[in-house]
Amino acid sequence: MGSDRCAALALASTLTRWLTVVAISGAALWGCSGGDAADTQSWEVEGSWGALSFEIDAVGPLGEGTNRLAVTVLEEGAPADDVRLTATAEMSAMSHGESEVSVASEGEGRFRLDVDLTMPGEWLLVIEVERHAEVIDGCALELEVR
Ligand SMILES: [Cu+2]
Repeated sequence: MGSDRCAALALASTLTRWLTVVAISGAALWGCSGGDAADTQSWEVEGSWGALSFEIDAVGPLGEGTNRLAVTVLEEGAPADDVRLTATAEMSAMSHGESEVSVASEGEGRFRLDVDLTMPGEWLLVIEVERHAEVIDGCALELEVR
């Protein structure tokens, strides 16, 4: 079942990271239950520490190789300013390490991520947000590559 898999991934993420998968609403639940790979996906994710929220859109269907994601960081519902975003991607169930994510800031809390997903399977995108060199929140998002 999709929900079992999501729960297992959430557990795996807490084991591998101090960040946890928190409330993934709407489209993300759809994402966990599968669907047409040709559809582009979007997610709304609450920050693990509750300070921020994240709107994440896949620019095109997820696939093996480089995937572009548009991320908007929101603070109390408005675009967060003066923040820096870093991200990594890893496969929860495998030990081949993290994949680099290149991040470009587009201003007004918007970032463009190029995520290298080198093989099919379950990936976990981990995002951290800093302000003045201090981590203020982050989130983790499951990405499924078919
Ligand atoms: Cu792998």
